[in-house]
Amino acid sequence: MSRIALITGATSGIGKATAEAFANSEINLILCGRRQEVLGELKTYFSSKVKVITLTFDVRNKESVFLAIASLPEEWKNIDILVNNAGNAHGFSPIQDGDVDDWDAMIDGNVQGLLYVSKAVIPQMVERQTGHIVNLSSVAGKQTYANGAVYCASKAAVEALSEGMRYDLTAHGIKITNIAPGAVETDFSLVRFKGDAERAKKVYEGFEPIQPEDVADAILYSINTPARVTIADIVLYAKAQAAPTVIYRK
Ligand code: 8X3
Repeated sequence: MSRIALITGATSGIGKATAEAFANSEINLILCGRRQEVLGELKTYFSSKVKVITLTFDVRNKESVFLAIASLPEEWKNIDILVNNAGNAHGFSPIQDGDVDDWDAMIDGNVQGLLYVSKAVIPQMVERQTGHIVNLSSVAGKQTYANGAVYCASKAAVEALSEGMRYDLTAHGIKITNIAPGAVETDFSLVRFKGDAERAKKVYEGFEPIQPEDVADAILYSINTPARVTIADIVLYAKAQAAPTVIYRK
């Protein structure tokens, strides 16, 4: 069987675009997400190109992460590529006004969730002395901005985890790639602003934001370099974006 990739947060945005890019490159897919129905539709869609299996779980739920990944059939257990994509921003406010439940959702999803999935997948990579982990960070992990302290902290943790994983797993033939996108047009802002579509739309107005396919392209590049090369870190900004909060709009 050709390469197997496990993608979290595969039902939309960057995760879904990555699934598409991988399917077009004949990489078999383990699609993970919370919405079983959407996963089913994606399975039908991608099955004409590659082998597909779906796992329904929330990365925040430790038990279901380990159960789901342990339930993979034998021929799917040797995961070559793990794309830790699941994650979100919840709320946008000064720290003194922050909602503790939002903080939990970001730390649990963006940090703990990434750790749980990695912990479930890494052992077979170490055993086989091969593998590639791609962590979706953000420019917010490299530079903190006002009203985003906890989101930025969660992504700074992803940056540290990518670095730490590289220290520990390079000796075992495992590559680690950290991807840090800026303003990508997905439902990211809709989630951040709790369904306020007007406000979310404004985030991407007056300039051309990055598309999920652009990030998928970067991921595809990183997993297709020669065996001797590790793409350690990729930062993507929209052309009109100079820093996380500096966007030149027309
Ligand atoms: C989200 C990108 O630029 O809104 O991860 O912080 S940004």
